[in-house]
This record gives sequence, C-alpha cells and structure tokens, in this order.
Amino acid sequence: MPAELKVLGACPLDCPDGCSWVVTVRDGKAVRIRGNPDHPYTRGALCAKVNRWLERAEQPDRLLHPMRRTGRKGEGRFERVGWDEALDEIAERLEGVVREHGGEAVWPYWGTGTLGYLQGLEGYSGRRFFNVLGASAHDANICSAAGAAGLEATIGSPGGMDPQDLAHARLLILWGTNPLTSGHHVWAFVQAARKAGAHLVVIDPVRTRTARQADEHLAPLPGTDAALALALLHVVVGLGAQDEEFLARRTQGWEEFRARIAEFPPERAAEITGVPADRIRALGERLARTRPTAIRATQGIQRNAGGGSTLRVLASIPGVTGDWARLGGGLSFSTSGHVKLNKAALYRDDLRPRPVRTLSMSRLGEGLLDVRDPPVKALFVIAANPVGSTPHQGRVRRGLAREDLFTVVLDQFPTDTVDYADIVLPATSQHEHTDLHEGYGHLYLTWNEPAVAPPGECLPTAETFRRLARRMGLEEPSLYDSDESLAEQLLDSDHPWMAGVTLDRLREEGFVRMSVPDPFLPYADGFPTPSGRLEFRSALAAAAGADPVAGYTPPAEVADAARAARYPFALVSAASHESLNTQFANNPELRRRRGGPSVRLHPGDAERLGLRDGQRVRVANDRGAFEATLELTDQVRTGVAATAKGHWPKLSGGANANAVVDERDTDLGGGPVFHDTRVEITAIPDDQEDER
Ligand SMILES: Nc1nc2c(c(=O)[nH]1)N[C@H]1C(S)=C(S)[C@@H](COP(=O)(O)OP(=O)(O)OC[C@H]3O[C@@H](n4cnc5c(=O)[nH]c(N)nc54)[C@H](O)[C@@H]3O)O[C@H]1N2
Ligand SMILES: Nc1nc2c(c(=O)[nH]1)N[C@H]1C(S)=C(S)[C@@H](COP(=O)(O)OP(=O)(O)OC[C@H]3O[C@@H](n4cnc5c(=O)[nH]c(N)nc54)[C@H](O)[C@@H]3O)O[C@H]1N2
Ligand code: SF4
Ligand SMILES: [Mo]
Repeated sequence: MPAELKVLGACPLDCPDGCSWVVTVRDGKAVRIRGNPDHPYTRGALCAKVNRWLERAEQPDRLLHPMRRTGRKGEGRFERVGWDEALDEIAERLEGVVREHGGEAVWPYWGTGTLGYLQGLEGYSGRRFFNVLGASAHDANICSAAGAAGLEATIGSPGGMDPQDLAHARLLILWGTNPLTSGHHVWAFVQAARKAGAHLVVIDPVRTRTARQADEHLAPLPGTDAALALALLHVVVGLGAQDEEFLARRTQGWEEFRARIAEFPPERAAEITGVPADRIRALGERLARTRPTAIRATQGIQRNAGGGSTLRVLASIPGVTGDWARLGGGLSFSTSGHVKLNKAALYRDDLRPRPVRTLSMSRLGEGLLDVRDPPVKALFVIAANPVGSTPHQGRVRRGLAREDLFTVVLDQFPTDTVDYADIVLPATSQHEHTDLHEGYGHLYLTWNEPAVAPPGECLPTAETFRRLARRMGLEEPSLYDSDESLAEQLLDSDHPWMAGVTLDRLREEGFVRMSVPDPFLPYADGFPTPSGRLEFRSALAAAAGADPVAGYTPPAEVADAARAARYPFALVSAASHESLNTQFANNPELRRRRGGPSVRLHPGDAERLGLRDGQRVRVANDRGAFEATLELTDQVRTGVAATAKGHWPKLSGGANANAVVDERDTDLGGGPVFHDTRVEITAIPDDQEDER
C-alpha cells in the first residue's frame, strides 16, 4: 500500500457549491484536505469553514460512543452504553410506540447536516426503514420550499439557469443572496461577466460583503422584493421593451400579469420597499435595454410570508424580456430540479403499509405540542439541530422536553438538541463514509469515497438503520441493501440527462457532469409546466390557495404597522461566514474569529433609542429573546436589524435568533419565515451583565 493516498470526496454541507475535495491520507490518517483543482466549479478551493474539516472531525467534543440519558431532558447528562444495548432499547421502545399508537406516532426528523443521497437528506437515509414502519412522512421544507414552489408554479421546476452561464450575462442582479459568504464559487462566473462588461447589481437590505463589490446596491425592506420587481417591469413595459414574440409563444396569462404590473409604478414601489423611485426607474431602464439579463436569487429572499410569490415574479422578469431564450439570461435559484436521478427507487415509498400523514420540519414545536391522532411519541433527529435551527425555539424546547416522548438523536457533536435525547448515536463524518451528491448550484454529480476508518464507535447513518432493522427482525430485503447497491439503484435512470453517469465513472473520476445539452437553454423547447408555457397565471398556485397571477404578497410582520409600532426593527438572521448553519459553531478557532452573537443597526436608529456601539443588548419580541453585542454601521438600512444564524444556544447565553422567529408558513411551499420577524432592542444594564 502506498504511504500516501489521495482520496476524492464531496463536501456534504447544505451549500449550493457542492464542492469536490481531495483528502490526503498518510499512514491511515487524513492529513490534508483541499478543493479539487480539476472540478470546473470547485476550481481548487474550499471555503473558510471547510478548510477546517479535518480539524473539526478531531475536536475533543466529537461524539464517539452511543449514550443513554441520565439527567433531565435538556440537561445534557449521559452515560456511555454499547451499540447492542442502545439498539435493543430503541427497538423495544419503537415497537411499543408502533403497537400502542401506530406507525404515524414515529417522526423521522431529517435535517440538512449532510445532503448526501446515501447518508443524508437528499435520500433520507433510513427512509426505507421508516416506510416499513408506516412512520409519518417528513417535509424537509426549512430551507428553500417557498422559492421552489414559486418556481414550480411559474417555470415548472426550481431548475433555472446553470450558474456557470451567469458569465454570459450583461446585466447581473444578485437578489437576496450573499454568495461571497454563502457559496463563493459562483463568484468566478460573476467576475467573468464583469470582465466582459456586465453591470452588477446587488439587492439586499444589508450592504454585505457581496454588495460592497457591486456596481450598484439597492436596499429594500425584507420581503418587499416582488413590489420592486413589478415596478422594474412597469418601466420595461412603459418603454415598450417587452418581447412580444416570446410572450405570445411561450407564456400564459400575460394580459392579467400586465394589468398587475400596471398597479406598481415606481412611486408606489418606493413607498413599499423604501428604495427611492428614481433608483427603481434607472434600474428598470437598464433592464429594458440590456440583453441578456441574469438574476441570481437564492434562499435568503424567500424567508418571508410572500417568499413563493417573490420567486414567481422574479422568474417572470425574463418571461417579459424574453431572456429565458438567451444564453446568459434568465434566473438561477437551485439546479436541483435538473437532477434526474431515480429518487423513487431509492426512497421506496411504496413500502409504506398505508398512506401516511406529513409533518412539517419548520413546525417542530407544533408537531410535538399540538398534533394529535396520534401524537408524536417517538422522534428520530437525524443530521439536524432543531433547537438551534428551527423557528420558535421556546416551543421547540417545550416539545422536546415532553416526558412521554422517546427521542433518538444521530449526530457528531453534543448539540443543544442532543441534550434532549434519550439515546444518542454517534455518526461518521463525510471523509469516514461513502456517499453520492448533487450540487444545487451546478450540474455535476459527485462521489464521496471514504478516506479513513471512523473514530471510536461512529457509524454511517445508513448502516445504523440496517442494524436497527436487523435488531427488529424486519424482513423486507431492500432494508439491507449496501451503499453501493443504493447508489446503483439511484443512478438507474433512463432520463437522457443521466446518460453515461455511472457508478464506475463517478468512482474513477470523482465527479461527472450530467448529460445536459450544450449550450444549456433549459426552456428552449418550452417549460415543464402543465401548459408547457411560463405561467404568469398558474392553476397550481391557485390550488395552493395563493393568487393565481404572480404578484406581491406583503411580508407578515415587516409590513404590519401595529406590530411595527411595538417592535421597531425587522430582523434578518442570515448566513455567517464562520459557520454552516449550526455546524462549525463549536469550532474553537472559527468561534474566536466570529465572536459571540452580534446585532447590527444603522447608527441613526440606535441614536434615537439611546443605544451605543459595543453595548450588550436584548433582542426580543412576544415569543422570546436572545442576547447580542450591538454593532452600529451604515451597512444596514434603517428599520432593519441584522444578525446571523447558527450560534449554538448553549454557547451563547441560552438562545439564538430563532427564539424570536415565528412558526408560520410562507404563501407557497410551507417554508419558514426567518427573515420576517419584528423585534425590539433594549440595552442590558451593566450590573445585570455582571451577574451572568
Ligand atoms: N458561510 C455560510 N454559508 C452558507 C450557510 C451558512 O450558514 N454559512 N448556509 C447555507 C444554507 S443552508 C443556505 S440555505 C444558503 C443561504 O444563503 P443565502 O441565500 O445567501 O441566504 P441568507 O444568508 O439567508 O440571506 C442572504 C441575504 O439576503 C438578505 N435578505 C434577507 N431577507 C431578504 C429579503 O426579503 N429581500 C432581499 N432582497 N434580501 C434579503 C440578507 O440580508 C442576506 O444578506 O447558504 C448556504 N451557505
Ligand atoms: N434564524 C435562522 N434560522 C435558520 C436559517 C436562517 O436563515 N435564519 N436557515 C435555515 C436553513 S436554510 C437551514 S438549511 C436549517 C438547517 O438546520 P439543520 O438541518 O438543523 O442543520 P444544522 O444546524 O447544520 O445541523 C445539522 C446537524 O447534523 C449533524 N451532522 C452533520 N453530518 C452528519 C452526518 O453525516 N450524520 C449525522 N447523523 N449527523 C450529521 C451536524 O453535526 C449538526 O449538528 O437552518 C435554518 N435555520
Ligand atoms: S461549504 Fe460550500 S463552499 Fe464550502 S466546501 Fe462546502 S460546498 Fe464548498
Ligand atoms: Mo439552507
């Protein structure tokens, strides 16, 4: 065996970039990790967080053995037990719950800790096991459900442009997305467009790292983007710059949408968004004269009550200008809609003994406290940290503290959620197991070969469920399929875009581009909607109880005048540079760089309230509160408070931003409304601070 090996793998994190990585292994130990220089999207670089991947896996707080709770729920006191004992106890409790309350009393709560098809969310590792039990289905809607549903109702799927083709745009609008923090590999293509003369606009209530690089930055109030977009189209149509031929041949509902556009002159949009009318008019004129225009919007823009409608209107812009027909024109959100793997073969939902109800990931508090017939009696938390990530933290904690709830958590670290587990099972890290990935920001599939043996008694999630199935004596043979066999079944797709994408090639080359046409104009032959056209008017939206015509749905709390009088700031809690959701938030070096939770305000807003830079503050509303250090900066627009997601509550005074976020659905898709939250900010008196 050679002394040094290079093993190709895939970053498993919930990030559009889906990087391919190279792990150097010396004497059985992983000694170096770097971005794959041969991958056209990764281009040799990882990111500030994942450069520390190997260090993270060796942190002293890594979970290495199964544990059983000894303290109260939430306290985090455990004793070590063996795998046999842990699996016996789980099997017995689970059989009891299914016997007494039925399979639907079991909730497999999968998170986004890994997006792998074999170990994580994309394939819902263990899904076959839960299907055999007849467990409740899990709607993993916490991230991009609203936008995906809005796009499905408009262009047929969340597919959109290949982000690499942003390089061909001449006007590029980064809309409610902060890629220099949340997925920086797209930047090479943004820069290529600029080199060729493209004008770059960023639309974000905060002058982010990304906005600071742009030619132009507009700062609307959160959740008001659809009004802004309609006003841009008002200018386009006023100039007669719409593409009549495209509208006639490729769209449905133009007359109604046109009437909607007429309701939003720039002056009205200025009132709603807080962006001056002359700036809206100027951008509208630029949009009218610049072909092709590309819009890149990711998840940040759809975390408010109108998130689905917003993506409907944004995807309608290239429908009006005809840019969907041009390379470098259109909209890019997530390429996941283009991935044509045989997911049904992996999921095997046909194994369910009968149809089952679906529980919403974003409503864990409700699911544990209010849902009946049957109530949830057994909860499996798999690669998720809902105490840190899910809306309305106080309710989530109350739900998890229920004495009659049996909770199993599979994780790598002792998170706030682990503290509520009855049984904790230690999971492998990506370079210790096998997996297959897509990247939702590109068109490659990536293979992850294990580089080293797992530490301690850690097991891959898929293997954990094989062992649990055996322990319970389940006879369905497909529960015991190996990782390789699962990958083969997933790749067994007859869609032309999957031609030539084989397990052998993936293993050999590390990544394979899907066989999409080149150049990639996904809607050249029509849209995958019921009408085959871009649907300004959508029956799907109507069936979901939303306005059938794409339009502006105001944010719930941001636009609520009564609430604004009580809670003056609209809080956004976006991606932090130093963590990936709650992952890496316990890494000592990244914690040191990041500092504790902060909240940023415009100096003018702070002055009115007598608040000082650097002061300790309480960010609160009627749902809860978290503590932070106040930072005054004109990078945040007035009326907005900016903080970051992902802090571990137990490392930050007991709560994070989700203490104040409501458990409420978006207009389409049932997504959460993280960036549609009103708060007050008050100083914590110095003496109180000393007591802490
Ligand atoms: N470093 C790092 N990278 C990450 C993550 C992370 O935690 N850290 N998280 C990953 C995950 S899970 C996801 S889903 C993506 C999310 O990445 P993004 O899609 O970039 O989402 P956010 O970070 O939530 O918000 C992006 C920007 O949108 C702005 N914004 C908020 N509300 C609105 C609005 O209503 N309108 C407009 N125009 N702007 C708004 C925020 O101020 C923020 O600057 O990033 C992934 N990448
Ligand atoms: N306030 C606010 N909250 C937010 C957001 C926001 O914008 N604002 N964004 C939301 C978004 S976009 C998302 S995607 C969610 C994410 O929320 P979650 O799905 O809860 O994701 P993480 O916080 O990353 O927690 C994932 C856990 O999985 C574990 N893990 C990682 N890999 C594996 C593995 O291979 N096996 C197992 N068993 N465990 C593993 C990690 O150690 C970690 O504890 O958070 C949401 N929360
Ligand atoms: S988090 Fe994103 S940018 Fe960083 S390595 Fe993973 S896929 Fe690449
Ligand atoms: Mo996400």
